[in-house]
Amino acid sequence: MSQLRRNVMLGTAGHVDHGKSALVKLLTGCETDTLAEEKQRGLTIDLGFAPCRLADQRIVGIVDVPGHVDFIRNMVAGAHGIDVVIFVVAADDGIMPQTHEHLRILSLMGLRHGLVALTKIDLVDEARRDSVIENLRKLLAGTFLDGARVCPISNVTGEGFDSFFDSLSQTVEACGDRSCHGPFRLWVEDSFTIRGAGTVVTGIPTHGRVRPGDQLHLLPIGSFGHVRRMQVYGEDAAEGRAGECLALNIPELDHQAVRRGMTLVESDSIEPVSMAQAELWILDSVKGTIEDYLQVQLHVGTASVSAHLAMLENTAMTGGQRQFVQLRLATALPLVPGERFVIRANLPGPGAAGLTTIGGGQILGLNDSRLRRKKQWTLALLAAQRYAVDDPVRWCEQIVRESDSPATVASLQKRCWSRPAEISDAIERLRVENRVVPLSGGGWLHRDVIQNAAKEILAALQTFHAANPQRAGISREEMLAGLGINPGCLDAATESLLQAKQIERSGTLLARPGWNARLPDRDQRLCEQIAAKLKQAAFSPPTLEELAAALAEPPPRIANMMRLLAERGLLMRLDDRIWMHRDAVEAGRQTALKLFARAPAFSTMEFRDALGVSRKFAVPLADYLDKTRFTVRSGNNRAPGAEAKKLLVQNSAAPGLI
Ligand SMILES: Nc1nc2c(ncn2[C@@H]2O[C@H](COP(=O)(O)OP(=O)(O)OP(=O)(O)O)[C@@H](O)[C@H]2O)c(=O)[nH]1
Ligand SMILES: [Mg+2]
Repeated sequence: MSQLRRNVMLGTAGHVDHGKSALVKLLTGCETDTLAEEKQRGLTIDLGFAPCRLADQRIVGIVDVPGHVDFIRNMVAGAHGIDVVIFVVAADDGIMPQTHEHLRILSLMGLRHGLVALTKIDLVDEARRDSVIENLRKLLAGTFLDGARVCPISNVTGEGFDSFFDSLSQTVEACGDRSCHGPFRLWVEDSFTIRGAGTVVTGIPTHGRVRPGDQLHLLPIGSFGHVRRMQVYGEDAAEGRAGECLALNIPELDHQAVRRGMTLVESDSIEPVSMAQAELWILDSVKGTIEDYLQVQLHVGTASVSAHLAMLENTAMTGGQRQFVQLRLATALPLVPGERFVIRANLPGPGAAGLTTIGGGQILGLNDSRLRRKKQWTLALLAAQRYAVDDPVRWCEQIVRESDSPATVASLQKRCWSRPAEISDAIERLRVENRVVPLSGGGWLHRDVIQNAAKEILAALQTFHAANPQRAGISREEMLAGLGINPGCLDAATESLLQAKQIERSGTLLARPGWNARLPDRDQRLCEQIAAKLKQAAFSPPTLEELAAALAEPPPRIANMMRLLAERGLLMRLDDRIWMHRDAVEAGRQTALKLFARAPAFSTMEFRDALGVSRKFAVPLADYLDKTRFTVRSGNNRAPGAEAKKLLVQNSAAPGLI
């Protein structure tokens, strides 16, 4: 069955009584006005669903919406799931108020495909028909229905049906299948219970796929249950996809608790938020001024909640304007970036009559803290989000860019509303484009974040050199503490600066290229004396106190100089008491290599004898070689570590060096 289905959703729209439900009946054979009140009043109150077979025999879904102004809320709930609209205008009435309002709502919802059914042509003459078509062309100019096919039809006589059907099939053909990106998510349209089967939840998924057996969470309640059976377009199915009419039998859910406006999601990682950033568009038709913090009715998915518009740019808006706002919701909703919404409000003024559609927009960021107006940083972030939000790869890039700490598949999954494999694919594309950089410790950073960190490092280094002319450079730990950036980010930025030769490594320190620490002459002399004494003492170096006594200097001064020498890489600190000259440590490494040339491991005693010193010095040196991973200790024996192994291979390739 699923090969015969297309996950494209059709929907009707148009003024009350213009023949939407009659056209659906003609097209599908289905009566969508099923409520007793609908039958009695002869008008649609709530959404109706029907499967529709197209010219290529494939089946798509169709949602029939009410046209009456009192039920706009239901119309918007239906419109959120539509890909292709059948825009219905009766030839006798012509363009009416909800013809305008529905067109605006569909435009705000981001709809891109549709055609016009000019109904009731049996009631008008040719001249009237032509004049309505002319008016329609003017109305649709500049909208997504500009240039759309206009199909004259009578639902009573059937005149024009064949041509309408062909046009509809072609319009659906031109609209690609809905993407099934991301984890499953569905705005609940309705819920009821069937004797023997239990709760059934219906709706049109916005994302993903679902299969019998899947566990789904009901938000905002947080309860969950498993799908036992499912129907797509009224028939049993093994899979349901985004853009199809689903009826899911989930016996574990209490049908009394399930309401329109809730969501069913595959993952429990999404949390309802009571604030969301968005780009808001005010309709051209709005007269007067929209003040900051206006209370509006927000329609998103099948939900409709009260909200305030906290404007982030200017304190007022007029018709036709756009700006970034923060929606402050009276009821938290589990929103997803990219989602479209419509706002309706009761604007004061002459002729004001209840709620009217005044605008709409697109959800960008989600958070639960209030944002302040005119903050450049916030506005720049929102502009970047708006640019990225409709493309999953660009959005993934944006989320990585927003993060100072390395992003992982797990951390991106929630904010990108994507499956792990989709994240991995997006990251791979971004890596190839050199937009994200993998870190040795795992995760990815955006190139911009690394570049910004590099700029901060260069500035910090400049400041450090100016304040510490006697120091050979700054250590990684000092840089980390000073900048407060993520260690992985610091290392990646340092690496890029080293490669670009914008900084140098001197021992364990980072310095500007060509940086020469300027020591006062006295200190310089003392350093040289200390270095000379330690070099001479080789494997049996004097202690700090012994040096202080020998050089007739106070121990703290000696300690300072030894720290400077260590930073320059001239001395190594083996433990609390023992400092050894670089040459002695190197000689110790060579000694270890000689021992490894004879046997796969050596004992402490063998090392001590080879060095020709007491245990007091041999043990700390051996420990230092372990610490620097030159050797690997196991009990009393040491085997070659990674670096020693490398050297042993090189040496065996060039015999005679040791
Ligand atoms: N003569 C004529 N009557 C029509 C035509 N289409 C619909 N009607 C009649 O118009 C009335 C309203 O039709 P519906 O299909 O219920 O209109 P609707 O657009 O679904 O109305 P709402 O859902 O309430 O907005 C019904 O009495 C239909 O029989 C048509 O093409 N010609
Ligand atoms: Mg109807």
